[in-house]
Amino acid sequence: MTGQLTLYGARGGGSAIIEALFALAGIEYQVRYFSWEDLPDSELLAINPQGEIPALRLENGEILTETAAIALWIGDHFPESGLVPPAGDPCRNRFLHRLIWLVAAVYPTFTFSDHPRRFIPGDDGAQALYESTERRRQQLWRQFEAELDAPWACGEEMTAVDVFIAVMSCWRPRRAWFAQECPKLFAIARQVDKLTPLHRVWRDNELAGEAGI
Ligand SMILES: N[C@@H](CCC(=O)N[C@@H](CS)C(=O)NCC(=O)O)C(=O)O
Repeated sequence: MTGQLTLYGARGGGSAIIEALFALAGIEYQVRYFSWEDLPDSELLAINPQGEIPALRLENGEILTETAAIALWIGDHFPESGLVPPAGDPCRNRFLHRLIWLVAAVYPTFTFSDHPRRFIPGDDGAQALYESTERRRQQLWRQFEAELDAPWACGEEMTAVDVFIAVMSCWRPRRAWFAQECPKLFAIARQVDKLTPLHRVWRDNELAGEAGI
């Protein structure tokens, strides 16, 4: 594929997952970073009415949002990247399950705890929602940890799900917690950190310190 892809993101956020997948797949793109303080920015709202990053402008002008949708798009258009097991692959079902689970179960805990006042009035309610969603996320990661039975999240080969883990484990409760509480997920993240094409992405996204590279 030729032409320019434009990724709308914010440093260290969900767009870092997409940048990492692009880097591993050798996909060229340009990135427009919004500052976290400006979100939801009016320019972003015009692109994604939900005001969330990542959003991807395809070369035909179409806008694709949602990390999982963009990951699957990469699988469709860059199958040789090996990031998305194709239909019929023995890891395909596990991949689909984990990809959707990450965005449907884990990611929303950030939606609630990053912006609790969007969902509940009053400082006490917001604090309670923050704390309960932070606890819930830790439970979910522990559940995932208990189910891991292979070197990578979906089996013997690395997939996009491992890249999600590497970035999302830099978010609360952060890497030091994973090292202690979820050593298998931590080990996956560390394996991903070692991939040279990601070092620029980690630096651009201010994740290099958290990832220890
Ligand atoms: N389900 C979405 C979640 C995206 C999301 O929550 N993005 C966060 C940053 S990591 C965001 O844009 N937050 C800003 C806001 O909600 O104002 C996805 O998977 O892409």
